[in-house]
Amino acid sequence: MSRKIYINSEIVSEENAKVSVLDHGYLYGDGVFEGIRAYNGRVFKLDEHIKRLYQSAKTIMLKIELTPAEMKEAILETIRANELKDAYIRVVISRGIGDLGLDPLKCKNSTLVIIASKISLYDPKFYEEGLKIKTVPTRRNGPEMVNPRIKSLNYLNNIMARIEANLMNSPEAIMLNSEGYVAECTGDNIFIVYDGELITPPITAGILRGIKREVAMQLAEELGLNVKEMLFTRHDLFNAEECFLTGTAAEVIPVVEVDGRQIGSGKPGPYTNNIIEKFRELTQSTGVPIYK
Ligand code: PXG
Repeated sequence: MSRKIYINSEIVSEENAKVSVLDHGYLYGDGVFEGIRAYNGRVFKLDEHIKRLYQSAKTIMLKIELTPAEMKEAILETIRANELKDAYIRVVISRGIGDLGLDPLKCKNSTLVIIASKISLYDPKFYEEGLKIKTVPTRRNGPEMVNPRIKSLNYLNNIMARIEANLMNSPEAIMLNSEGYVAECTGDNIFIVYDGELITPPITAGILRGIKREVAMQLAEELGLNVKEMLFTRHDLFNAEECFLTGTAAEVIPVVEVDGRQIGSGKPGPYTNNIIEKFRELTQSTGVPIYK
């Protein structure tokens, strides 16, 4: 079945969902996006994703034609049009059709696209065995450049890192910030358990404020773990008891090896496994209902 796509207040078939080549999203990567998941008929953390979307747009002075409440309805409507219960939802807002030349004043209306699709799940063996990943040369761009808190259409920094990971046969890339501290992965935030505490880099390290990151921090506290946002280095990472990544695509996924160093026992650690279990319970039972 062809997907139904929301584009500028209409829902059309995939074949008819077209964006102009003069859209500045295409010409300059000028725009913002969100990646959202629905589980079991509910959209997980929808309000949080919408809030981050509007914050990204505000910072780049991109006007969204819909109010947040209308955006929420448009997202739900798109999922319903595709009759999905479990979904991956991509909301993309680009600067809109302009002229050649990067001045956004030339673009009168932003373009809104919502895609709701089936999710391709990660191989379950990754959750049982854990990932073996590597650090890459490309550094995460810092907040003094395009702030990583903006979920912008300009992902080349992370794509460069992903290419380097591919060259090293690594399924994800650990990116350091310009000072050499661990920042995040190309599409996931990173956590370590060190001396029995859960540590993750602070937002000021130059990272996306991941929504699953916040969920993992909350779940860890409920499990009695002390949670700290603190800078750490590869040395800390190599010597951590446990490591895991969080993100919309990967959810919570264990890491058992970094740059050839075994992490902890070399198997997903007990805290990580508990957080994964709690995370699954939460995604299956909470969120905004899609169908009345
Ligand atoms: N860091 C970066 C750089 C990301 O892009 C995350 C962390 C995790 O954030 P959330 O809010 O998802 O916990 C992301 C999220 C995609 C895709 O299509 C990428 C993300 C999310 C959804 C889809 O590659 N990145």
